[in-house]
Amino acid sequence: DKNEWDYSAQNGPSTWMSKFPMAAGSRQSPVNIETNQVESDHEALSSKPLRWKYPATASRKLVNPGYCWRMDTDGEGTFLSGGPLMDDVYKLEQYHCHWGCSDSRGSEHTVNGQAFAGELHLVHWNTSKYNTFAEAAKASDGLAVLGVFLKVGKTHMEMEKIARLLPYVSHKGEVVEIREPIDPSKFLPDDNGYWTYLGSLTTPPCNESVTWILFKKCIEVSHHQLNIFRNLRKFSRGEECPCHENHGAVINNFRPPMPLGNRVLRECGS
Ligand code: SG7
Ligand code: ZN
Repeated sequence: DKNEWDYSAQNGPSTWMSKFPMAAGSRQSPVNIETNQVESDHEALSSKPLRWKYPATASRKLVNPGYCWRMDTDGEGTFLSGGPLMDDVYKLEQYHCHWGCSDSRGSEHTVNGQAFAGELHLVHWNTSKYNTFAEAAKASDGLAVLGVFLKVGKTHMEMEKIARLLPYVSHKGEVVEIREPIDPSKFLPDDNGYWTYLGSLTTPPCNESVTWILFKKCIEVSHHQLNIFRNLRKFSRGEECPCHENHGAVINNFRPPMPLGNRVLRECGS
């Protein structure tokens, strides 16, 4: 199957470029953020503050695609604009998460070489310029992803709503409809400071279409909540468990940092 990619030694990130040539491009994500090489760009970025709006009813369906958990959203009424996005208006398409096998790794982006326990991604598309998510995903200014680092600490109450539903999508291909509101804005830290750069999707086909906006401040989730993520399975119900490999658990679903090359990392706020 041409679309068979994963995070294993055989089909993992170092092999993606053979089936997905874009993965070998010069604008790939994630990257390591060297904080002393970041350009403060207060004038250009803070002249238009980053602004967002998400109705609590935006979260619609929780999915296990076999390599993460993903919340598909109803973009209606959602809004992201400002900062590096200038006046273009983006809508929320979905949000999902990356994590490790232990709490010492799991994020895709790193800061001064340090990984975090996880990284939440809110994926948006540019509705000012494009008609569909698919069309936007092919354009250099088509997508915007808000990234939030997860560190281990206290139980996150909004994340708890997702954690409680994950056992219903334990196997690949399973979907559960959301009945109680889950508010995406509750996953964003209370401080607005961010780093931004131009990059790509971190999974095949690795389209170079993403304006990345990474919050400097982490949010906390509990060790137990991360363990619930680690209980998701990569295979379908009824399929045989590949018991040799961590019982087919979805873990270490992160791509390692790619070269920044001649790209500029900018920052706004502290
Ligand atoms: C996750 O990250 C999924 C993908 C997503 C990919 O693997 O959420 O989405 C689907 C539909 O499964 O790919 C096109 C897309 O959004 C890459 O997104 S990311 O760069 O933010 N990590
Ligand atoms: Zn992601």
